[in-house]
Amino acid sequence: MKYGAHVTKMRWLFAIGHTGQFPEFKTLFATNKRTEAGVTHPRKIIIDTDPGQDDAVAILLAFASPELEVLGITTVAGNVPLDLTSRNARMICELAGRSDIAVHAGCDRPMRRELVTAEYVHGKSGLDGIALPDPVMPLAEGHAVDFLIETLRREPPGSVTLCPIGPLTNIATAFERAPDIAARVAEIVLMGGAYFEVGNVTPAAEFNIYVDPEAARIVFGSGAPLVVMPLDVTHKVLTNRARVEAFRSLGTKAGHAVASWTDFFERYDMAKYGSEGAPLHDPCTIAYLIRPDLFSGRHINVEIETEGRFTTGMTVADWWRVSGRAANAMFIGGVDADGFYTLLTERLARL
Ligand SMILES: [Ca+2]
Repeated sequence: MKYGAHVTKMRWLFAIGHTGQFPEFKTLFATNKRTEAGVTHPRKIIIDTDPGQDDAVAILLAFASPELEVLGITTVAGNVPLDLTSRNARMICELAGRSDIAVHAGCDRPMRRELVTAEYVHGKSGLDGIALPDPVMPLAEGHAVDFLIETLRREPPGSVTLCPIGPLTNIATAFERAPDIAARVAEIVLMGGAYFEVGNVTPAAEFNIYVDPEAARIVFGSGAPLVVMPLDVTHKVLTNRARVEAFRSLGTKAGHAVASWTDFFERYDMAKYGSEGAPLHDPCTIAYLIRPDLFSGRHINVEIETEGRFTTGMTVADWWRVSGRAANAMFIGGVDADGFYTLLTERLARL
C-alpha cells in the first residue's frame, strides 16, 4: 500500500478509548507528511476566513506553528462585510509581523442569498476589543477563488489543506468553477455546523453554514476529505478568567490582543448561554492540524439542509448512523479543552 493511501486509511480507522459523553469516539491519525527519509515538512494550508476575533486567534496560532506553512489567506463576507474582513485579515498579519502573507479578497456575498452578518457578536469592525493600526500591506492581486484554483492546480495533488473558518462561499465557488480541484485537496478542516448543540443563529443552524447553505452543500458533497469542527466541540473550549489572563500575562502584543478580543466577545456568549466564558470556535481547526490527538469524533454522513421551512442551514449529521447514507465527514465532538488552551498559550508566546 502506498504511504498516502495508508495514512488516509489510518486516519479513519485509528481509534482511541474515550471516556467522554459519547462512546465509540475515534480520532484521526498524524497529519504532517513524512518523506521516505523521515523528514517532516510543514503542512501547506490556506486559511479561508471572515475575521472575526476567533478567526484572528486561529490565524495567529497558525503563524506561531512550525508544523504549518500558510500559503495564503482568502477572505470572505461573513461576520462582517468583505471590505472589513479583508482589512482585518491584513491587520492580523501585521500584528504578527507577517506582512509577507498573501491576503486575497474573495466573494462579497453568498452564492444565492443576501448576506447575513454578525456585528452583534463581533462589533462593528468585526475585530472590536483592541484598537489596531490600519493595515499598510496591500491586498494580494487576484480574486481569492482564482488563488484557490491556481494553488491547488500548481501544488502536488494531496499536498494542500484548506481551513475554512467562515461561510463556504469561496471554496464552493472554486469547486464549481474548477471541478478538478476537489480531488487535489489533501483535507478540508472547517469550522461550521452543529448536531447536539443544534443552532446558534437560528434554532437549527450554526452561523457559517446558515450564511451560505448552498455553498456548504457543494463542499460537503465534493468528495474531498472533510473534518468538521461543529458547535458540539467548540462549545467545550470556553474561555475563563485564568485562560484569558494566561494570554495577557505573556506580555506580548499578540497575547494582549487575544486577551482583549476575548474580553470583548465573551460578553455575548455569557449573556446568551450563561456560560463562564466564550467558545474559541475557529482556532479548533488549526489546533486539530497541530495536535489531532486532542480531538475525537465520528466518521459519518452529514447533509446540509437548504430548503427547510425552519431548518435551512442545518447540518443533518447522522451521528447514530441510521440513514444508510455514505460517510462524508469526520464530525468532531470531543476535545481536551485544557490541552487546547495549553497549546494555544504556548504557541502565542512565540509571536
Ligand atoms: Ca470565522
